[in-house]
Amino acid sequence: MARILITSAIPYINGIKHLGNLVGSQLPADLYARYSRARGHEVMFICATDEHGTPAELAAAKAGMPVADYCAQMHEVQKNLGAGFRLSFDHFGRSSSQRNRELTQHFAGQLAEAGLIAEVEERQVYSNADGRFLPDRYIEGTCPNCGYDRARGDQCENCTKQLDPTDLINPRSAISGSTDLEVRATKHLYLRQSAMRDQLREWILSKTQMGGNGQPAWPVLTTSIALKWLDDGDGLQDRGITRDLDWGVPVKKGTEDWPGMEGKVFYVWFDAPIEYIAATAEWADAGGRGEGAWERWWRTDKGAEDVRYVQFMGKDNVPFHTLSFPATILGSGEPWKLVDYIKSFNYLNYDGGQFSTSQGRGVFMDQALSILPSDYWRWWLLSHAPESGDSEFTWENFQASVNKDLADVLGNFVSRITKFCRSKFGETVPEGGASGAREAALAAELETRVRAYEGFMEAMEVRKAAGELRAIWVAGNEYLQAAAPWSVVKEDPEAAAAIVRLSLNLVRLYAVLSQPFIPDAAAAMMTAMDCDDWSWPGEIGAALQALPAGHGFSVPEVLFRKITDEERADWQQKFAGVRN
Ligand code: B3M
Ligand code: ZN
Repeated sequence: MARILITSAIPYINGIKHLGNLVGSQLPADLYARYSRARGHEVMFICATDEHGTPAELAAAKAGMPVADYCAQMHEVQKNLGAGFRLSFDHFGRSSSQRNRELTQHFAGQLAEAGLIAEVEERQVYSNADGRFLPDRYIEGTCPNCGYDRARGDQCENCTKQLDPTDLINPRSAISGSTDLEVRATKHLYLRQSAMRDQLREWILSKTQMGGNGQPAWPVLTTSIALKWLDDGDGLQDRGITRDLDWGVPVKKGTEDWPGMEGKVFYVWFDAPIEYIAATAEWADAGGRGEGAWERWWRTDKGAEDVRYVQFMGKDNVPFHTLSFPATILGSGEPWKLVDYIKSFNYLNYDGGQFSTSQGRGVFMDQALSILPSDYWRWWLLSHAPESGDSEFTWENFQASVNKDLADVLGNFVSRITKFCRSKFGETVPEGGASGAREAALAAELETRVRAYEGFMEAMEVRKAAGELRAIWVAGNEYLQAAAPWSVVKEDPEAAAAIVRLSLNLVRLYAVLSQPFIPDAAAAMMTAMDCDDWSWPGEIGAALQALPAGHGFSVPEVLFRKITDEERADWQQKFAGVRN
């Protein structure tokens, strides 16, 4: 038994996430957390809402609400949607928590003490009409690179070039539209990541190969992005970690004021990853568990040295997790737990284009749950996870996968065997008969496949794991079709009983194996088998005898229904337009 710390990138507070966001971090993290628990490991699974920065302030302004109220409300919305998708977080925290405020200020103090923070006098755009500085997204203008006229102060959405607000041509305030702007001097803190370049490079290079005690190499997607940022162009840039905003963690050096930094807050990307730690502390607080309970996950001097820490995220978040956050952790000079493995994802596209939060294009988490239960989405998303490249959601593909994998293969197997048994033997596992060559062959196939499934799950090869699970379902279906107890029963009821007994045991085995992907259906299968033995299968022959002759069961409700062509066309139409 191992101890596994799992974090998912924490979603921005500024609205409901779409399915592309979900499959890029929270959902695969949940798959891994569920699997790890099923294998008997001690798991701490953490997520939170990312509540600071200009996205939060702008979304609150748009909603006409005070930003603190907006965040509190949206946190509840996102938390409930996570529960709706059965995301099994141990804690879903808030980056605006007191814990995060204190930890963020603490890290800044440590970094300052280590000489890793520079105070830089810089020139920033000030809006006379708004009476404030305009950082990042508060300013819009024409991109100097491509000429796009709605480029934001931090990045041009059109050509993706990273910008400084002072780079924009014809700049205007995103708040008031005012062009009465001037450049004023203001002081900011910079994290001297460049001073840690060699240390970071060495660390990342060590992850490109298999490490000691069997630690796998990181996915190429992760290491290639990290190395590109380390070495491209001018190399690793020092990062401004403060902003002239009201909403955020006030800049302090530990518990002390920071002269010259009054009224400023830390940049959202400085405090967001620290929330992984803070959310674990929030978890401890919520259960009255004390400091040691969270420190044993995060402090290598307090028990975390044998923790395996795995992070899940979309590829756009990789630079912050491979460079900036490790710079914070390492630079603190304190024994904090560093990540052991980063699983990153490409993008999921939507029906010939991109999912877009700003344009409301695609299916969002609340909409998805309003049309079908979470298992349908979980299965499709995970079995099509954008691992080796971007992948695409289409309604045709969704309908085909659900109808085939879930309804025709798994659902049909469960329904067929339970109904057949009820009609011939009653709602009890029948006795008599013995297994033969066909059963031995099935057990041998399952033995191989289940071990392969474990390998893929451990390696977080999500698509391959889904493919293996599907093959495990298919094997049972094909076995039942070939064994044909409905024919055999006429000549040899005892032989039919043996087939049925094995098949009912397959239902239980499928519940155990499928639970990380489709937890609700798995629970329904287990309940129908009147069983709560969720133990992971060792030797398959033994696992297929868990339900003995005489054990009662019931026929479950339809596990998965099919999606009709009309529904598909209807949803395609409904979600093509713009969400308001
Ligand atoms: N909130 C970006 C995102 O939701 C950002 C992740 C923070 S992880 C510490 O994709
Ligand atoms: Zn541009």
